[in-house]
Amino acid sequence: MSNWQEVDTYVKHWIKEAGDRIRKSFKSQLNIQTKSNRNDLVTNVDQETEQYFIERIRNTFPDHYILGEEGFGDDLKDTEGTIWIIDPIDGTMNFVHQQRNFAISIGIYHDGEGMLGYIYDVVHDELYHARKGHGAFMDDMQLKPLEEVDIRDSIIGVNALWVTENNRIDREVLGPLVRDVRGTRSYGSAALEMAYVASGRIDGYMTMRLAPWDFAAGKILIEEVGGVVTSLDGKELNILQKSSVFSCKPGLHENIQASYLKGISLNS
Ligand code: 2AM
Ligand code: CA
Repeated sequence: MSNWQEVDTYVKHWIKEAGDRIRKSFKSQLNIQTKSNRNDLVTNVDQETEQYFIERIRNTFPDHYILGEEGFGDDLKDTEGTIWIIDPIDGTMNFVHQQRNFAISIGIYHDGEGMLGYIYDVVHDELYHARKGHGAFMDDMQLKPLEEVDIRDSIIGVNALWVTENNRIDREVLGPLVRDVRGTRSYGSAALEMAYVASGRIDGYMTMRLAPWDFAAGKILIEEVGGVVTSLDGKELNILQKSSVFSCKPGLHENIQASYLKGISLNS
């Protein structure tokens, strides 16, 4: 078993240096390509950042495994051992179009259990971090335990796409919730939205399809402050599989499920 304090020191150092490189890249020409469709973007900076982490992890922790969005890590069959789940840039569309609202996301799991979580808002130089059992922080400020909130007083992160005709969820399901809450927000980076749930800036965040690197770190952060993270139909997330994600303050999670999400069916 690793010395988590030691791992934590390395991650924080590497994440800041990687962030520095990303900020410097704003001055140079990006090489932008598409992956599965014309809105699924990847740049040379995504790829170089993932390789930056992998090189260092392999040298420093040769017995750890890596799952990275850009595919430079390992091909994992199970959750045994220590696994780094890395999204070098979460919110690539924002990175390309806005040069803000994106994050580096790293979740470190041991035998399937979340041990360390990091979400680095590169442009604001704000690092959200948590170590299981040792609290969650934004930089040096400890994040408070999340408190219950009434649905009508809550702000929920949700993309407008899910209340239009789409192939994952019946467009009628989320309309009543969107109408009843105080407000909705959509930031375009799942990791940042989960960091906002952990820090109480929004009360919940839901989306129909994320990959493990989008939610691995956020799950650790939110659970460390007493929030709940499941799939939209209330199931535990598998950290090696794509899934819908429903993350909320305690109490709000149960109330939204009971009032709006009973018996929903999702298309995978
Ligand atoms: P990315 O920028 O790392 O690809 C945007 O709504 C959020 O969802 C971002 O966090 C984005 O991560 C993620 N995302 C976009 N398309 C996705 C897909 N097809 N599967 C899983 N996650 C996706
Ligand atoms: Ca990404």
